[in-house]
Amino acid sequence: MTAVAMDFGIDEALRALGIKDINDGTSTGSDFFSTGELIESRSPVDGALIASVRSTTKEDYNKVMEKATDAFKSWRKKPAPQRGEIVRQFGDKLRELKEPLGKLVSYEMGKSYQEGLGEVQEMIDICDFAVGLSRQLHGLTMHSERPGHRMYEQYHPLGVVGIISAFNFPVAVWAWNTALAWICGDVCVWKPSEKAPLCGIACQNIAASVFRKNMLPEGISNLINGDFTVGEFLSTDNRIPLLSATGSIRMGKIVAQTVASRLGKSLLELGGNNAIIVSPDADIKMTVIGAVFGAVGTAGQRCTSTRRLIIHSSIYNEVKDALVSAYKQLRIGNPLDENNHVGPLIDKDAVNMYENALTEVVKQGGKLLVEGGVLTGEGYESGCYVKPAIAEADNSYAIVQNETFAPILYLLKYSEDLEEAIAIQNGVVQGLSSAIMTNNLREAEAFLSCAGSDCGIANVNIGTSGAEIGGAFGGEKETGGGRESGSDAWKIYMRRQTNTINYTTSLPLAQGIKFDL
Ligand code: UN1
Repeated sequence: MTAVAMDFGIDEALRALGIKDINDGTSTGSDFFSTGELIESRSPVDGALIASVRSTTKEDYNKVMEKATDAFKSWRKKPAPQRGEIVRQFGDKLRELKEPLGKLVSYEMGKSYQEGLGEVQEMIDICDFAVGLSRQLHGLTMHSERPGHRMYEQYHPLGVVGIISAFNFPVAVWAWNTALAWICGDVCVWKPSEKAPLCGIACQNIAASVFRKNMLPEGISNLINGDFTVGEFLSTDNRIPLLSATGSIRMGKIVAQTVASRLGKSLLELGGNNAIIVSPDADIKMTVIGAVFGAVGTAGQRCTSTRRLIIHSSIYNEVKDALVSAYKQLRIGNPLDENNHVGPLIDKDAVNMYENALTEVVKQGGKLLVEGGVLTGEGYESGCYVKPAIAEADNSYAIVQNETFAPILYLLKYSEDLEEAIAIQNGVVQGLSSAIMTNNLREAEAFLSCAGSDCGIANVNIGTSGAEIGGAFGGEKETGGGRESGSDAWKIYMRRQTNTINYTTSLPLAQGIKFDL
């Protein structure tokens, strides 16, 4: 065990989550029986091998699907509020295990421990939300045009829901999907990122313990492991009516086409290129806090990370100077050490992409204001630690148009009115999150109007990241159009049925059609 793992109690955390003895590829979790190649999980924190897990073969997958399909038959018949009760217990278990799970998230993918805990809190919150929702899966009633008829709609479970999640929110995004899917009467098959497989096993163990305790079938929650080839098992499978996928735009386009070709439904949460407009009426202090957390939180690896600041020329220098001096205060290092603000990137590929983006922005005409660079030496042995960077750039640069999953913030200037700033904000292919910093009511409302931000999320005087679970989460354009977690996002996990009942002794046809025999 490494010094970091020892000092921060990683061993105890793994044990508490039931994933201590899986180095031989066999999990202690009851639902995990994959037999394929070993996938190594290495911590970006210190480069240590935490454990290896088996990937799922096609044969394993078919067994999982049989189990899931079977479990669905009984789970769907359990009244929704009783399904809610199971989700309530799952949320309680998460409360109990919040610290070890938060620690594992931090150690396996590198976000700060505080953010790891925050992620588990999102899981708890969505469980609470789902419990209430389990008594509110409402349909409408309609007035029939025919006398003595009643017409209404009801929502039924869909079946086996597939979930593909990304490394950056290795537990919460699964919980958003699965907690809602469960109360809706669906069962789930989850493929977590192959970069954070232990988070998957930990969650699966927690879920399995709750189902076991309630003498419910194991197949309500299922885990499969591997790379995109395992993802393809889900996208090509007719037995999966809905596939929820979080990841890159490239991946999302493939998933969308594959699922659409069999007329399945997909729920996509893909890349963002999120901007904050900083108007002449912005509170500069709030702007700096929002922008810095948005850009460097999770080392810039949130879908909602702030990538662009669109600053009015009248306050450009003031904001720029405040940001540069705030960046000097940032402490980069072991994310389990609560003195640090920024942890490592997920792996060396991500570091390469970060370095490439910095080279590109200069090549394309930009100027680095905070240089960045890869950190080496004591504490940085994993090779995944980088310095957050700021570059002056233009929205037209190809590199600015792209989402680089790293702490790089582009400063863009506007000199005319808000319309110009909104055009820049909307001038990218992605449409996830956006914000404006202003104390001017007219500007704030214009930004939120139909001619304002084109994103799924638009905030005023808040940064672009850190959305609450109560709202629907997702974005437009190449972000994929999906909505997860709050509001009425539950509807995608169910099928709607319209029912018309005739309680008379005659059979009148709709639209007044006469058909006498
Ligand atoms: C993601 O990055 O995929 O809004 C999810 C946020 C978090 C979720 C981000 N609640 O930043």
